[in-house]
Amino acid sequence: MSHTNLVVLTGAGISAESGVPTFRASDGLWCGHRVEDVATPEGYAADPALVQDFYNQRRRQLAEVRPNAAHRALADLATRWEGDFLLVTQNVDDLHDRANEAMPPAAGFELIHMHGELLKGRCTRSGVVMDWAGDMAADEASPHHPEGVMRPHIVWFGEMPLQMERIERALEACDLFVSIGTSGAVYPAAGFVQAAQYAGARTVEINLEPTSGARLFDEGVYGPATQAVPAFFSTL
Ligand code: BJW
Repeated sequence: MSHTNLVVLTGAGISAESGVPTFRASDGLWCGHRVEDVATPEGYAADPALVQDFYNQRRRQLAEVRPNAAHRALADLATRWEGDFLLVTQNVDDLHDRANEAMPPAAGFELIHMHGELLKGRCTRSGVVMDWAGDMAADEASPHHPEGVMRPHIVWFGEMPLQMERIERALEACDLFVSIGTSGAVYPAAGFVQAAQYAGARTVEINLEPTSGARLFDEGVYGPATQAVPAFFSTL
């Protein structure tokens, strides 16, 4: 079966074997924190120091993790895919970016971090986004607005995910949609499979185990991402 326009959606499961905890595992990232406290605009307004501390710790952890065979398989695929390939990640880590940087540039390939990036900060007043590698203080002054402060460039609950128009356009045009390592618990990403199906695409779920939305997919490939992802894409 040959395909031209590919959309791949990734979630925390693709980074799990690199050592980045998933969200909804019992030892997940929010362990010890209520989601309302650290992943909502209301939580940030109530206690910016707690929220900044939470993201500072996660930003520091990036130095201890590396892309794994699943990130590398997608980066390799990008260099040989002959049509359009949009990789949409819900992950705020930089593991796809690092895997891609190790490969030659790929025409027709694009990566979108729809829930933001740990290594970026955003001015609360101007909205300007800038690279941010170190810690961010609760009252970190913004260089872009005299009254602005810097916040993590992360999409919290109730906020609009990034580049939705671009993603919707790609879903309308895709003929293969692959969802990797995501529980499908969070919208709008959880609805991408239906948009792809509506466009007539073949839809595939790759996960450790069938998710609650597995019946929405044409096919399921189950196993650890470092094995299942390279194996699946080697068949294309
Ligand atoms: C492996 C593996 C291995 C493990 N190999 N696999 C009611 C109904 C519908 C929607 C809503 C509703 N009430 C509210 C909403 C909207 C809300 C929402 O979806 N809420 C749900 C809880 C119901 N969504 C929003 O608010 C979003 N914005 C929005 O909707 O704006 C309006 C809009 C309107 C119209 C169009 C578009 C938008 C924003 C959502 C922001 C999500 N942000 C977070 C946190 C970021 C901060 C942070 O990082 O701390 O992003 S939530 C969190 O979940 C994070 C993730 O990106 C996201 C998804 O999680 P993911 O990646 O799926 O991880 P897990 O842990 O859930 O799953 C891991 C999977 O991996 C599992 O399946 C494992 O089996 C698997 N796995 N090891 C392969 N080795």
